[in-house]
Parts: sequence; structure tokens; C-alpha cells
Amino acid sequence: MNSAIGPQTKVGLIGLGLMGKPMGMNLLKAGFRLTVWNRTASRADELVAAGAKLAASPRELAANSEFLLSIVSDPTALEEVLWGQNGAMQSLQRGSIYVDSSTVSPTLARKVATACEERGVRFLDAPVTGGDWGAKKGELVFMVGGDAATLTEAEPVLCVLGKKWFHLGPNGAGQTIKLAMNLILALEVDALAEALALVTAAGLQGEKLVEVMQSSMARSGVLDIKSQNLLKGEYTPSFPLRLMHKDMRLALELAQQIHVELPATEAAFGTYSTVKEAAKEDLDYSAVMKFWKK
Ligand code: NA7
Repeated sequence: MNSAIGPQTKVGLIGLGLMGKPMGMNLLKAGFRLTVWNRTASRADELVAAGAKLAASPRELAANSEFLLSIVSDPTALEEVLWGQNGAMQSLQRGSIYVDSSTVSPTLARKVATACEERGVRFLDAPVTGGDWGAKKGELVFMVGGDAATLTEAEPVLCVLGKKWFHLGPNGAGQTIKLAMNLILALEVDALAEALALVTAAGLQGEKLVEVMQSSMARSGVLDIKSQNLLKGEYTPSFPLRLMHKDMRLALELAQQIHVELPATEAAFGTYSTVKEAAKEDLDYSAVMKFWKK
């Protein structure tokens, strides 16, 4: 169990959503012996066809994994796959490494770390940025909390999935940085939507604002990537609204726990909440623009 990680390593993957499925594909392409589990089993079909084994439960998966990776939607989902019926925690193997790449609260990451320590399992919280595009290309960026030596050991797996990883501190640190980063994205997109609403209400074309911004100091990645969604009113999920909304909620909860006021985030959260509550389908978070299109 303590031998260096390589293609012979038995890797388990829990969660085959927009992010998990392409990550699994990349692990298979790199030659890892991969077993997967997903709540909706049919989402594993493509990976099984490509050579992955399908486990009957998270528990069975963890029992057969030297390296476990999970990427599920939110804190409730993670608790479910770890401590629910046939959950993974009860069978995680002593000496194995467990990396969770879901975005959850730092408090939950620390709870998982404590439970892992009791079982002799080395745990890293390692949420990612890069979206489904980065997951497909194997170009994710990992924000890691936990033991530095464990991160070094995990690198042969991380380098298949991502292009960069940052060791940010003890368990929980990866999640804290991830929530802070998503706040910037959420507020930037909300600011862009608000500015476009103002410009169009004044009788001007939104494209004009974007054009000027793109050649000015205010140029940003968000502007380049999301402005087209906002202008066209097309919100196919790349980073779903429901997940950004969850991350804003987690960041506000964290702020409350550590007594920091985030008034702009609170205001933006209200706007995102209104759009989310009215949404009838799964939308990208750039759909915050709909607030002004009612
Ligand atoms: P998706 O595409 O919404 O996928 C979410 C995954 O989480 C998917 O495999 C779900 O299974 C699984 N899930 C959700 N709820 C549960 C419960 N209760 N039990 C077990 N499994 C569950 O999200 P992404 O892949 O875009 O994002 C994953 C994480 O990365 C998230 O934290 C983001 O914020 C960042 P399903 O297929 O629905 O049965």
C-alpha cells in the first residue's frame, strides 16, 4: 500500500458529473487501473466501455482502492458517499491516500481529515478550478490542504488531471482558497451583468461596452469567457448556477464563522438566489443576467 503511485496503482473515483467523468477518462488514458462509482450508474457507461470497473457502492470501491478520488456536488453529497449507507469511509484502506476535489466547506474538509486520520488514511482537500474544459484537457489547477509529503506522493495522479497544484496549508486550506476564488468570479460576472443591464436600458448595445472593455485595463478572463453568454442569453452550464450558488453560500457561512462582513457578496448572493429560484432548467452561473431580463 505504501509503494510509489504509478499505473499499477488501484485508483477509485467517486462522482462522474461534468468534472468527474473526463477526469476518469484521463486516468484511463494514463494507464491507471480505475474503478468508478456514481449514484446514477448509467453515467459510468462510457468509462466502463473504455476499461474502467464499476463498483456496486462507495464502500466496495474504497475497499479496493489504494488511491481514492471523489468529486461530487456539495457537502450533502460528500457526507452521503462517505457516511451514508454503504459509504466509503468504513472501508478506506490503512495507508491509502484519499483526495477530495469537491468544493465543500473547510469545516467538512477538516471533519473528513479527522475521520481519515483515525483510519490511518492520508487525506487532502483538493478542490479544482478550470471547469469541465480544464477537466477534459487534463489542465485543472488543484488548491490543496493537508500534509505536504502526501501531496508529493499524490503528484503522479494529479499530474494526469491537472497542470498545477498549490499547497496552501493544513486540511481545509484548499477549500478556503477555492471559496474565495469563486467569490471573485461570482462578483465579476454579477458586475458585468449589472453594467450590461445599465447600458442596454440606456438604449445602447451591450456589445459596445464589451468591445471597449476588451481593449482596456478592465480586461479580464471573465469578460472574455462569459460576456458572450450574457450578450446572447445562452446559458448552457459550464459551471452550473446551482454550484456557484452553493459556493457563495459556503463562503458566506465561513465569513460568519470567522466574523468577517462581506456586504457585496451578500448583495450578489441575493441576485443569484432570485435567478436560481426562478430557473426551471440547469443553467450556467452567467444566467445571473436573467435578473434584468424578467
Ligand atoms: P455535477 O455535474 O453536478 O456532478 C455532481 C456529481 O455529484 C454527480 O456525480 C452526482 O451524481 C453526484 N451527487 C450529487 N448528489 C449526490 C448524492 N446525494 N449522493 C451521491 N452522489 C451525489 O457537478 P460537477 O462535476 O460540475 O462538479 C463537481 C464538484 O466540483 C462540485 O463540488 C463543484 O462545485 C466543483 P448523479 O450523477 O447526479 O447521480
